[in-house]
Amino acid sequence: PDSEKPVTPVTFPSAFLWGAATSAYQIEGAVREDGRTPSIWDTFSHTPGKTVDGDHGDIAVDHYHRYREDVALMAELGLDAYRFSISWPRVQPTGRGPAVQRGLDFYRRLVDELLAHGIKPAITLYHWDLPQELEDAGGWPERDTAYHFAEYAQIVGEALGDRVEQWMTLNEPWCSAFLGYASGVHAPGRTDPAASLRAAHHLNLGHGLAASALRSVMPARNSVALALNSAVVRPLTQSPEDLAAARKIDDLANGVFHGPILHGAYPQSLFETTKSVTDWSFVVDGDLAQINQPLDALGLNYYTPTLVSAADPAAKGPRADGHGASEHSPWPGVDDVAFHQSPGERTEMGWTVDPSGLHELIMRYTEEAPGLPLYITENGAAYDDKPESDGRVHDPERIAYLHGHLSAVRRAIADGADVRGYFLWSLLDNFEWAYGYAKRFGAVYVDYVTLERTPKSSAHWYARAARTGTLPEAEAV
Ligand code: PNW
Repeated sequence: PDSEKPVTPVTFPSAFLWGAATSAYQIEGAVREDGRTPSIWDTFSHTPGKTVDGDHGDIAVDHYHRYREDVALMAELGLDAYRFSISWPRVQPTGRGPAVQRGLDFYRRLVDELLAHGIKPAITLYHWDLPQELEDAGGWPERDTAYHFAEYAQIVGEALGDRVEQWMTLNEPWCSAFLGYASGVHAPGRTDPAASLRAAHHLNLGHGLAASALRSVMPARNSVALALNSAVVRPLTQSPEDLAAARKIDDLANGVFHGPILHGAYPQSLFETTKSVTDWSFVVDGDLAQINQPLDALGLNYYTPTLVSAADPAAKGPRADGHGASEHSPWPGVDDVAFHQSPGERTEMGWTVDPSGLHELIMRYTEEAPGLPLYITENGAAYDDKPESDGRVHDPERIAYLHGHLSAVRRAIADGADVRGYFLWSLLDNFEWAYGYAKRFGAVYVDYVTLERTPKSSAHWYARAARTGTLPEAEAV
C-alpha cells in the first residue's frame, strides 16, 4: 500500500491547520475568581491520595492571568489554530441557570486576542470539569446532566458563536465515564460499573443535545464536532480468543461512543459484554436519534495503542493497561482480558511510542465515517524535560515523537484520508490530572516556581513545520 512508501520531504497540504491544545482545568488556575465555583476536579484533587503529591489546579500555569503572554507565544510559534476548553463552573457556577458574565468575558477576551493574532480558536465545551453541584445531584449517571449540558452549550454558543467557527462538545467521553465512574482514577472518583455505563449513555445524549443546541444559536457556517476517545486495540495473537478479547475492549473503548454518535446504535456485542452489569434500560426511545446528529468533523486523540489477550478471570495479575493504578477496572463487565505493554520505546507515561497506531486509527475512521473531515485533536508525549545551564530545554525525544506521528498523518493523507489539521498536546506543561505536575507534555516548558515559559527545542521544530508546511528532519532544530 501507499503507506509503506516514505513521502519525502514530508510536506502537508497548504490548508492543513497546525495547532496546539490545552484544557481549562489543566492550565487556568484562578479557581475562585470572577464567580467560579468548584468543579469535580477541584474536589477530587483536594481529596488526599487522589493525585501525585496532592497536586491540584488552584494556580496551574496561571493562564487565566497570562493568556495574553500565552497567545503571543502561540503567534511566535506560528500556530494556525488553538484548541482550548471552557470551564463550565466559570460560566454557570451551579451548572444551571443564567450565565456569569465575568466568566464568559474571560473567554471573549481570549478569543479576541487569538483572532487579533490570526489564530483560529477551536472550543471544547467539556474537558472533564463538571460543576460540583451537578455531581452532588448525581453527575453523569443522571439523565438530567445531559439536559443541563445542552443549556450550557447554548449559552456559550450564543456568546461566542459569532467569532468561533470550530466547536467540539465533549473531549474523550471514555475518560469521563470509565476513569471517572468505574476505575475512579479521575474525578469524581466513583467505582460503580453500572453507573459508568449510565454515564457513558448520558454523555452521548449530552453530546447530541448540545450539538442541536449549538446549531440552533450559531451561524450555519460553524463546525460542530467532538473529540472522541479513539483506542487502537490490537490482539496479542490472531487466536479466536484474543480476537474476541480485542472486540470486547474495542466495543467499550470506541463502539460505546461512535456506535450511537456515528451510526445511531450501540453495538449488539456491547450489550452481551455488559449484561452482568446493566440491562441498559436507561436508554429511552428517541435517544439514539438525538445522539446521532450530523457532524461537520471528527476529532481523534491518539497517544499509544492498546494490546490485549484473552485471560483467565481467576488469574489476577498486575494490570498493565496504562490507565492508572486502581483495583477497580475501567472495563465494566470484562474480567477475562489481559493488557500488555506494546513493544518499543516508552514515554514518561510508560506509553509505547507507535506512530503506526495513528495511521491505523485515521484509516479506520476514514472507512467508518466516509466524507467526514478528521482532525487530530490531541497527540504528544511526556518526557522528563529539564533546562540546561543556559536555560534552554532540549527535548529530542519529543521531536522524534512528533516527527514520527506527523509522518503517519501524512501517510494517511496519501492513502486517501481527509485530515484537515493537527493539534499538538500540549502547548504548555500543565496539570496532568492524577499525575499532577510530574508529567510534562508541553512544547513550552513551564517553571512551576516562577511560572516562566520557555519554548523547548520541539516548539522551535514545530514552528518550522507550521511555517513551511514541511517537517524538518528530526535532528535539525
Ligand atoms: C488525554 N488513559 O487524557 C486528555 O484529553 C488530556 O487532557 C491529557 O492531558 C492527555 O490525554 C495526556 O494524558 C488521557 O488513561 C488520560 O487512557 C488518560 C488516558 C487517555 C487520555
